[in-house]
Amino acid sequence: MATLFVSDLHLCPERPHGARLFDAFLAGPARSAAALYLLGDLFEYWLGDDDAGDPFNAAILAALRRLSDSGVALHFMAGNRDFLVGDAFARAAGLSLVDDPQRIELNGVPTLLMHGDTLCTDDAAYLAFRAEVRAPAWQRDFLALPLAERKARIAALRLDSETEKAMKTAAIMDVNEDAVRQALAAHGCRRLIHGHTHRPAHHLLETAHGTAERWVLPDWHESGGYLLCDAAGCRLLDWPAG
Ligand code: LP5
Ligand code: MN
Repeated sequence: MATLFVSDLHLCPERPHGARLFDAFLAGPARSAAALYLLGDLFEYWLGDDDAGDPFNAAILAALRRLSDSGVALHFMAGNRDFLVGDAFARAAGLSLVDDPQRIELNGVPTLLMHGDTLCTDDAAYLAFRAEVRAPAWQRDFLALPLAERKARIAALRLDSETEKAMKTAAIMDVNEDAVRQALAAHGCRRLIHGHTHRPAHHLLETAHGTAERWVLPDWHESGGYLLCDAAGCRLLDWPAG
């Protein structure tokens, strides 16, 4: 049985095509998998679980629930866009929330799962921002704001983020290979799966413990894609199948 991995779908009502692709994926290839890992940025942004009743969000939750009810083990790791997903979301979707990083045994191979943002250690401005918004006290205060106010603040932040990104080089916004080596060594793994950079690839890298592999998941902006791992190994596949 296969385990599937996706990330960076950035689902939002403004891009209904993405939600349709994901729906078809959940009703299609995901149904015959043993497990599906959502490795961050499933949503363009998540305001808080009290926004789960929004019709767009409710439809996605229902589709996730149909998959988990069918017996597929569903796991969610937060990305930099949807780290406010919480226990109420997890219960409604029938999924388990997993930490970043998460080490799993994948067909006998110790494998490290991450969203990928913490590997971008050259992006100091982002990491400072991340530390601030991941603090429990900050999140409590933010979640106490009315939904409309949260939405307005996120819209302002998105503009700031785009302005800042325009001043950063592509290299700064990619993973740092030393950070990759450190993460693999810290968890005793020689296989890493992550998203965030939107640069799908299969990289091989030399480490002190031998050759390691790094799978980078694609985004779902034009069309989608996923990583399938089974006893034969891992491969990146297009969705819709191409
Ligand atoms: O998202 P992406 O891929 O375009 O860019 C990311 C980094 N940007 C972000 C910000 C998100 O896009 C904004 C949406 C998040 C919604 C979460 C909801 C809760 C938060 C609400 C806060 C009000 O993650 C970008 C990276 C890029 O990836 C590549 O790795 O470079 O990082 C930035 O651009 C961040 C800036 O460098 C620093 C932040 C400047 C804004 C300062 C405003 C302070 C806000 C106060 C918060 C405590
Ligand atoms: Mn991301």
